[in-house]
Amino acid sequence: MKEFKDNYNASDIDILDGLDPVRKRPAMYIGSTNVRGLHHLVWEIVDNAVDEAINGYGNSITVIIHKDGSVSVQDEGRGIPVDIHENSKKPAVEVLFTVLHSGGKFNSKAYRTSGGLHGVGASVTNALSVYCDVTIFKNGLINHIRFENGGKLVVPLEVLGKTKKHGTLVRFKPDPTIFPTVVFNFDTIAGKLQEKAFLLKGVHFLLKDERTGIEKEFFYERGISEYLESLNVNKTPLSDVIYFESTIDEFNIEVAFQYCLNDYNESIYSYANNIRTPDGGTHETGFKTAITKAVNDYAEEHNLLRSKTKLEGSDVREGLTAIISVQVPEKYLEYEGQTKTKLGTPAIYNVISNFVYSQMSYYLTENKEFAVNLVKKCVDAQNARNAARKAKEEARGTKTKKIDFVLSDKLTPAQSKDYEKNELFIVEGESAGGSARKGRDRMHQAILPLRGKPLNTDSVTLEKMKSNQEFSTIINTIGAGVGQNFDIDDAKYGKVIIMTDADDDGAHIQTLLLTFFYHFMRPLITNGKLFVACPPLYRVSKEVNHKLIYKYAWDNIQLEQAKKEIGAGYHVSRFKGLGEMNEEQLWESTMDPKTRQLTKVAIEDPLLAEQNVSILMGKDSSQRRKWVEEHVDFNEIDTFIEEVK
Ligand code: 28F
Repeated sequence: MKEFKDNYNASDIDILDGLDPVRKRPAMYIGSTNVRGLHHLVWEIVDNAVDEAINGYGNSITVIIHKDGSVSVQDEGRGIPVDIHENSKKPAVEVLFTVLHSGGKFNSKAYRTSGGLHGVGASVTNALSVYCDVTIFKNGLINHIRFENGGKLVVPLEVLGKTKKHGTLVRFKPDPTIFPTVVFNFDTIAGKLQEKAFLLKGVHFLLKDERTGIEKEFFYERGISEYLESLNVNKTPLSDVIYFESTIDEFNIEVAFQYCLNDYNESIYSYANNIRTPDGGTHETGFKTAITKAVNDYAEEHNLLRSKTKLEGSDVREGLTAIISVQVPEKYLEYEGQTKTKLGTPAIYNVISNFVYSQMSYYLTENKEFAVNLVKKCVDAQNARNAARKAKEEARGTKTKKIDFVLSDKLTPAQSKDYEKNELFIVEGESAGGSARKGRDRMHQAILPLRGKPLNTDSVTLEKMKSNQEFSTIINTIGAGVGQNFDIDDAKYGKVIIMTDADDDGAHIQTLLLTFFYHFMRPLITNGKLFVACPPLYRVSKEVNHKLIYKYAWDNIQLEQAKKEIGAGYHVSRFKGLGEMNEEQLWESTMDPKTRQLTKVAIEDPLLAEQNVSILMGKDSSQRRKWVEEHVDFNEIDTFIEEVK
């Protein structure tokens, strides 16, 4: 029987002073300690520099990846305050880097908390670094302060000399005892800085990599309009980029949007204080309401709706790509839910919807040809939606044998009818399909083995795609339609999981499937229902008194850890494919919700997603070659091949 202590006293309360809580549970502050968590250290510092620029101080931000594994970020703002902070009797900069959550209460600027991983302030970066060196060019002086070993002050604030410059320079080196990998990724940082540059028109962003000598600059005079043009580079737009901007009641509002032909996805990317709000919020709903109302009013006024029934929001948003960027003063900043990925500020809804409605109505009146084409496109969408609804109702009536037949010979169904809890595994190849079928949870897991490589569906028509046996089976299995008729509420699974071999073929099949879902079932991704299974690469095992002990490893770092844990006399098996695992290994390492690792598919960097699909999967091989030459470092691959040999 567990002994329960009831005489807790002060000595039991573990006083974690300063930054210890961050070092004890880093994942609580940066989401994880994998390579994504590592890069959050950079985002914290970059966001502080961006905040200073957005307030109009300084218009260039430089990031350098140094050879020693450190990163420095420099802005040309006012410089972090160095005066003594009243109640702590310490310089403001020392408080900013050593007190948790000082970013919020402490500074009057917008307190960023989107995604729950931002806005914890520079103190978290300091806590998880072996050193954090801050130089502040302010009041004509070079002020310097340095922290080491998880944020401990080692050089109190000092003056190094005189300067004419102003701004802040922060250089930090992540702690290898916290992060399994401390290698920064140039493209990851470049992607984030490019996004910031789009959002901050007129601000220069420069990224230098001292390890390779590669440099990249991002600077956009027209800001989110250029962002939109980049997103739609491979599409056929119905008009120029439509851009509205205004400052109303202390809110700064910018929207840029464009309609494209042969694209029935709606791609809306919204930001609050230059931080992505992936789950939207009041700014996004305000925008959507306004556009729907403006188009309906225009259509009625000009008698363009024969059917006299109003266009629905989804009809009006088909083929729409939009970027919404709002600046919200900290005192009004509210988020919905815990993860803070959804803006809650109520006032923004009316401000945006009134503003966008009046601007859009004016734009339609001034651009008659575009307006008529747009309404026609919306009416086509409305007709397609009604036709699909009618077909669905008829289908419900008569159980069509064809669909059941197609399903029965490939799909191993889940027994439960609890669609939200059920999971569909799309598995590469028959042998893995067999192990998955035997090893699965029969109640909630369905298995759909794929034969061979699916079609590349980038820039193919819906008809051509549906004629492909593999995809028509997937469409019928998920049961929510496809393309413009896809209705996420009809999906028969709460999770769709792509499970392919951890080799090149598997990776290719994975990208082909992701391309399909991105083009023809985009809501599956934006509603967080599409996942990629992560089968282990190794299993380290050993017999101990006739009992097998073992540990799975997903990369070489975990392999070394597993070898240490299993101890001398271990045996390593390398899984070249899913088919090499028996059903219980596949179950416990890759399918069991209690022990598996799933990667949720999300459109984190919209431009990167669009580029990956349209350039890497697209027909234009010259664009693909250019991308590969720019992004793939072949000598790095050679060394990798050397190592593996
Ligand atoms: C490379 C990272 O962190 N830049 C920053 C400032 C400027 C101010 C500030 C920051 C506001 C009131 C606390 C200066 N002068 N780059 C950066 N630049 N923080 S962080 O103020 C912090 C709070 O006190 C600043 C006047 N107001 C604000």
